[in-house]
Amino acid sequence: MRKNARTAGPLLAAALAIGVALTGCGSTSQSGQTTSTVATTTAAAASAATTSATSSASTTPTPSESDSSAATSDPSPSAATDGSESSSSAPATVAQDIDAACAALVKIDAVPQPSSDSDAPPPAAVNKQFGQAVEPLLEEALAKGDAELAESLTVLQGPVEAAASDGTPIDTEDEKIGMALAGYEAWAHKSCGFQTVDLMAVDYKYQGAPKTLKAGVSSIAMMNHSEKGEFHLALVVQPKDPKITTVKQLLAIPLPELQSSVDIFGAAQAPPGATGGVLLDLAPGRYFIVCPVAVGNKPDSADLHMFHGMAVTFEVS
Ligand SMILES: [Cu+2]
Repeated sequence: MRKNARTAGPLLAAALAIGVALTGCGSTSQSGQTTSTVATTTAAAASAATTSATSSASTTPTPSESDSSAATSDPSPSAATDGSESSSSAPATVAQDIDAACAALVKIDAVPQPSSDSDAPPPAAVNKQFGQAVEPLLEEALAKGDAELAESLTVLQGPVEAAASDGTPIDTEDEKIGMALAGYEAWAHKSCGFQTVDLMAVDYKYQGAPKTLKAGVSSIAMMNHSEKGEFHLALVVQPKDPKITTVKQLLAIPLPELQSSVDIFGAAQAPPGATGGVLLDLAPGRYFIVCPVAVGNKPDSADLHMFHGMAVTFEVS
């Protein structure tokens, strides 16, 4: 699950505004320690739900029901006579399985989010669909993860359940929710053993950007070291036209056409001083990381960070 950018218009142009709500998000980091991570998908991502990761998410919504039912359906009432101290009740807890928890988080991040465009809020049915896709994954991650992960995920349980039951929108502007999203991304980055990318965003470029990555899950963390108070994103996109392989070619696409010219996989985002993260399951191919935030966070501006150097490309093989 990601925090939405409030984007209305063409592409990412508006992936801004988000910064405001997150600024207070407990970032105490001065030197690369991850304290505040929030992943994002722009509104565009919801409509660009054509990624391979997306489809896998929706086809695997069931958290190992067989495991738990097996554990709790043991009918043997006379088991207590075997002398064990565990008496008759089967343990209700599911064994911790970090890999399973991590896999569930990857699927959560791949669920396309309803647009949070305040001018055109998504219908309840869309929120409901989102909640219903995320809920079993969240439960799976909670059941299999450790106590530290649970701290973040339990905060998300209520909002996700509400979305699933009646389409109540998840208020991603809420600081507690933002922190919880941040928390699970940070946990995954250090705990899951995924390939990791640690980007540093400055005004206006990415430091530490990869040239190549292995296919599979990557955890991308982006530290925002802006000195101008700029919000930054690391938005991962893939052009639909495979002939586009260079940053120059990508940025030559007219802005109004850019959104429909790429598949959006997700983004790490962070206000100044904080770190954002995202989990992405990437197939082989050419990808780009761009920052679609406008210089100075000016609304409706087309003067985006990506035109000032915040655009890089990498190959997944
Ligand atoms: Cu930026």
